[in-house]
Amino acid sequence: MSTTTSKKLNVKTGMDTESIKADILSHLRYSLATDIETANKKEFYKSVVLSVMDRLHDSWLNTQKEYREKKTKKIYYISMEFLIGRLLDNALVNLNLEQEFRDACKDLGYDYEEIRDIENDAALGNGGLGRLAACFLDSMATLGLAGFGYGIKYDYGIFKQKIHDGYQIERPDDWLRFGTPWATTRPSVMYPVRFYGRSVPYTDEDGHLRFKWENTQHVYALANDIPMPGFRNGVVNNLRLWKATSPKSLDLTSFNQGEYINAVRDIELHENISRVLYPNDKIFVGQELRLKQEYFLVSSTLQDILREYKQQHDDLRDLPKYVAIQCNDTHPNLAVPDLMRILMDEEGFDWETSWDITVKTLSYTNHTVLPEALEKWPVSMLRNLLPRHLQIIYEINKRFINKVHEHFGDDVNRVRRMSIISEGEQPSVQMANLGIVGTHKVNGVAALHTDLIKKTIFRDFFEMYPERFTNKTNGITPRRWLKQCNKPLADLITSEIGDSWITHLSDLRKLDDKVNDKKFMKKYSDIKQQNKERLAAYVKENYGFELNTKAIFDIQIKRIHEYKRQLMLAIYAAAQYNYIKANPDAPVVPRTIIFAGKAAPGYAMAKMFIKLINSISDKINNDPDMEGKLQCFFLDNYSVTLAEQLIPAADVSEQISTAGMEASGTGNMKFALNGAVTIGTLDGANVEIKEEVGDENIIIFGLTVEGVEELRRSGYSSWEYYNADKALKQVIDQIRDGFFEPDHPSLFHTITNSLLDGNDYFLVLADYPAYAEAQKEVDALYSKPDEWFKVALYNTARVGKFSSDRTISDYATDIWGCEDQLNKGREYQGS
Ligand code: GPQ
Repeated sequence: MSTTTSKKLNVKTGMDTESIKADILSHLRYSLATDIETANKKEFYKSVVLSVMDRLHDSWLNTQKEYREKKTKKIYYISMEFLIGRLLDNALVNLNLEQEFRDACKDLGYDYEEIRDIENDAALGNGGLGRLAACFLDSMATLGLAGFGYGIKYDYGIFKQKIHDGYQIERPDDWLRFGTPWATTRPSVMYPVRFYGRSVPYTDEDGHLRFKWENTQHVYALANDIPMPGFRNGVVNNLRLWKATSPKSLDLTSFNQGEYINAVRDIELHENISRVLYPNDKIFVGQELRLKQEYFLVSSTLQDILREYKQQHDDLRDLPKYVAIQCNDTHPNLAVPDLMRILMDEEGFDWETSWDITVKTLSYTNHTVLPEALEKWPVSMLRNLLPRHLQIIYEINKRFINKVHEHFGDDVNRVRRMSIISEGEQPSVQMANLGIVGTHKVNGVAALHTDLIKKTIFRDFFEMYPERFTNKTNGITPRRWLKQCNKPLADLITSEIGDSWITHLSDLRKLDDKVNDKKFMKKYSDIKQQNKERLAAYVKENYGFELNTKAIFDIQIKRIHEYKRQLMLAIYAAAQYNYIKANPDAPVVPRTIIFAGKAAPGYAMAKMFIKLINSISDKINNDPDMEGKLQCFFLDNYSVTLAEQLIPAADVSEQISTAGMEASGTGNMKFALNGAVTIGTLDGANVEIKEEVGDENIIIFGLTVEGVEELRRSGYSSWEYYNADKALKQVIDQIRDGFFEPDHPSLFHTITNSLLDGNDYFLVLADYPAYAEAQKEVDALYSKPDEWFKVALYNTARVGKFSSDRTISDYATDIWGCEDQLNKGREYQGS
């Protein structure tokens, strides 16, 4: 027996402060070889987490055991991104041990908050897509679903953003420098992942033509598991992240000195597969290493799923009965040909049987209509890297095209559009088409988005397979996005209506009645003020900048992208500046505009937006005439943890994408839940938020999807809008003429050129006048605090629909076929 095991058996895992203290001390000594006198904060943090882990392990093991014994249908969520953020608060909230750990830390001489802040975010994602995956894991565990996340353990997550002289600088996110106590490496769970080689035909005993994938090279995928606890229900699911390791340890005797060094370098090359998350959001960059990452994830995950399956079941034809696999976007869609390959080449099934199993087991989520985001892997790259898969894809396509002919007759253009392989100079595999053909359900992420994919990018497919398309409006976990990040509000709500809302978010509707309860409303508005002050203290401490907490906190935080139109808010900020300069005595409603977000390192326009926002901010913040009236600030290195501080402090939530371009948005939901008023376009889930909160409780402006189409059809000219709006023209002229950057007056020409000569593809100028009007509505409403907080409360009270618990229940029912697992006696019934 190893020393660790015998030591662990002595660790007490009680739920009281004293036993927690004992365990922290024990971990300091026996896991970290230090003690309370000499340990530093990092070591103390690690002992705290190890003590939390001790309290998860039994439930973790029991949960898996129960799934095995009951042969529960398993749901596998495969995603290249899991933006899970920090885990300590979440684990303690879910275990209901916050107070005990707080007290334990205190008794041992540490402040819990300080210890919590030691944790690096696990930032294994770019934005909404990765955060959605994280919320889904929380909800699956909370609903008691046997749901497992599968991803990659990148050594480097999304880059750290610094701002130098107003420009974004990227730095590596070395989050694992000191390891993470949350992940358990499992040497017993390791699979070879093969690449290259060739597909070799042969005839089997029954005289059938079959194929073998031979002469491959391989790396190993090693499992690292992170526990995913449900909310106070004893369920602990698993997030399995694969790390690439080299195939075999070096056989030293066979190497001479020179080869030895080269061989060690080879290890590096193999391990590079899981080195770094690609920092692109909604832009397909066809790098081979990324394709390797995608196959690495798919191959190791399918091997793991099938190994587990075979331990419990005999017949792979029952796979869809016991397994559902959800592909988060097209990134894992090589699962289609890989599952086909395993079933045919390794398990000996014929094509038809393999196809039936594959389609019924897999499903795919689409997250955008932007054409530049759709993955198209060059056939030449696949032929080299995954020759057998390419061959299978060709066969899938051949059979599919026959069906298209059967269905639509000889419609060459349609066939060309629907083909999985696009021909042309560089033939490529359209991963979305592969996903639609090779799975039983394709879903969009908001009602409007799903309608749009049916009508636009996937129209032909919808006409052929209408029953495959389904909507699953996104959601967010109320545990992290209210209970944890806004404790004062969560406590107030619980004291009024009880705590059932934590797992039944629609119960917040009970707050509707409180709008006329003066005492309650005072508390509600005081909490917002308190959160603003907390944010101001943070900004003061970290940036030396003093936010005006009397002002409207107007916040836009998300990836920087032209379609999200951070530029429109920046123009508004500059226009306000001009107005105040021209009307020094006019009354204004004070505003503090806050931005945060990362730009993809290769996205020059988005990076220029960051510089512009910083230049405008400098102008505003250094002008004494703006004092008490207007501020503008860009916070660097946006992260889940930063969002947790910003969202509770927001008065206004900026959701201003060009209609039709934001698939859903999920920040919009987090803000509304925390009582911010949305200023937004009729895009993504904003449409459904409006339906829920009511037209009077959201400020909608601008072109609709139809309006956008109509305007483009009828011939949009941005110059007309530029000339028609004086305030807008003034700002664009200032940006163009160097007003915000006198030392480099032409710096922003790329921006102004895209707006004017480039005819403003994202319709910033077309929507600006309506936006400025909408901002006036914001001012007017904010000037009547009673009215304002009523609207805010209606937002908190009415966005229950956007709990990811609801989203997951919908997936469970309509896609995964596991509705029987929902709330099976596991439900949290309140404390
Ligand atoms: N989304 Cl395709 C991403 O965050 N990254 C991507 O590469 C793609 C989509 C977002 C999308 O923009 C948001 O509107 C959604 O709310 C989010 O996915 C989750 O569905």
